[in-house]
This record gives sequence, structure tokens and C-alpha cells, in this order.
Amino acid sequence: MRVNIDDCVLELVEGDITEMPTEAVVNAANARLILGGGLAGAIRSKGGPQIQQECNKIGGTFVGGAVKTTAGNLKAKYVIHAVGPQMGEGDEDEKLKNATLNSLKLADKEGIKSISLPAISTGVFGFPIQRCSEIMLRTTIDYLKVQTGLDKVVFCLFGRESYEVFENQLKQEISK
Ligand code: AR6
Repeated sequence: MRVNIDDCVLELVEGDITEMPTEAVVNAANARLILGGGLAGAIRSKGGPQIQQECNKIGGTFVGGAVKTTAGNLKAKYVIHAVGPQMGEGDEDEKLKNATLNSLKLADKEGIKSISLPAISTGVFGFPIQRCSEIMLRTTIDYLKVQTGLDKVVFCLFGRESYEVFENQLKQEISK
């Protein structure tokens, strides 16, 4: 599914974000920036050791924050490591909103034109996918309606079920 938000294309695809050819891809990271399992593990193994080495130099960031490294062997040029909340730690919705917003802001600050995001926190961190779709889509649409240099924002969802949750939610958002 694909819609326009002012001058930016907002697209939903089902697939593997490590294969996305956008300039940046977002990793679902932890605050210590240690690439563990799930998507982070796929980025580590496909992208090569350089990404973890750059993360180690940065050292970490706050929950809701986002930092940038290069993307090693991935098709993308950059990985933006966004730290989502772990379910149960408190203030999860606000933290997920911030992780989304800080990823988009960082992309803009770096002059990045296209970015792919996953459903942050909905794997190992246990955040419900429906609530994630509401927060991430609303935050992104609101952001793109103000000022952005981004041409394209893609939500790359892993599996049909996650894709359908985001698709239904995006349909609702644009009918508002
Ligand atoms: N492409 C797109 N989405 C993916 C991919 C992929 N290749 N692989 C998984 N997903 P998770 P979290 C989806 O667990 O919940 C790690 O140990 C997955 O289906 O990767 O934020 C980190 O180091 C789910 O919908 O991230 C952190 O410690 C979503 O991506 C911690 O897990 C996020 O799942 C982060 O947990």
C-alpha cells in the first residue's frame, strides 16, 4: 500500500528490511546498542562486524533515542538504530513515539531522502503490534505533514500478519 503525505511517499511493504534499498534502514535496537537477536541479529550477520564496532564506539543511547552508523554490506547506506521500549518498563507509548520521531528527525538532519522502518519493539521487546501500528503511523504522518526533506518512508513489515495490521491502520489514518 502506498499513499502520499504532502510531498512524501509513505509505503507499506511485507518483507525483510535488511534487503531494502532505501538510503537508511532502521534497526530495532537496545539502549546499549548491542545487536542481539531478531532484526538486530539479521543486520549483524548480513551487514558484517563493522556495524557493531561503530555501535561500540557510540556506546549507547536512551530509550526512545536513535543513532546512526554505516550499513556495512547491506544495500542501504546507513543504519539508524532506534531504541524502543521493552514491554513492562513503563511509559512505553511515549518511548515508542520518541523512537519513531527521533529516527525521522535524524534522517532529516543527515539529509537522508529515503528510510525503511520496522515495527519497533514488537518482537523480543513484546510490544503489541496493533498499538505499535497506531503510534508509529500517527507519529510518522504528523511528522511528514510539517517539514521534511524525506521523499520516501517505508514501513517494512515482517510477515503477512504484521503487514495487514499496518495496512488496516493506515487505511483508518488516511480516512480521518
Ligand atoms: N525485517 C523486518 N522486520 C523484522 C526482521 C527483518 N529482517 N526481523 C524481525 N523483524 P525485534 P524488538 C520484525 O525482536 O522487539 C534484539 O535482541 C519482528 O517480527 O527485532 O524491538 C535487539 O538487540 C518484529 O515485528 O526487536 C534488542 O535487544 C520487529 O521486527 C531487542 O531485540 C521487531 O522485533 C529489540 O527488540
